[in-house]
Amino acid sequence: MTTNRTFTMLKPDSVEKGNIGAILEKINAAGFRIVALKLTQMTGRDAKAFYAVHKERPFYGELVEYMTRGPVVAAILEKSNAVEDFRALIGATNPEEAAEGTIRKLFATSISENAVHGSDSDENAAIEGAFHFSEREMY
Ligand code: FUP
Repeated sequence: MTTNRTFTMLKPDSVEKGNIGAILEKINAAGFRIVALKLTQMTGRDAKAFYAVHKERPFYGELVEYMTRGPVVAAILEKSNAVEDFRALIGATNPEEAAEGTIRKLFATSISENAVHGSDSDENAAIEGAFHFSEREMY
């Protein structure tokens, strides 16, 4: 089942650099509706759980440290084909490989500090959205 929803986080580097407004502008311009939105800081436990799929990878410790060093902007976004279209909008994981005009090309500094998260499936979008928002915070 496709829900037409995806989940994103504007990661700590985006918040630190003052890029929240510019990135939300790109998201709006690409036709996504904001269903839920908040500034929130993940605990170590949150980040470890969120990225559990990467726990055997060499960058896991650094990833958890980075994602917890300051607040993120968490959001649920709605649009037809949301998961795929949002991943196209943010570009490749490594900003050096990201297409021109993508959010990571414009705002990310490196593969490890890559500005934004985007869910990779409808199933994960639902899990990740529920991780950050209760039903009554979704509009
Ligand atoms: P993406 O789906 O594009 O966010 O990428 P992944 O799920 O593969 O990776 C999640 C996060 O792990 C990335 F956003 C940054 C970090 N990462 C690294 O730091 N180094 C890598 O080689 C790959 C990922």
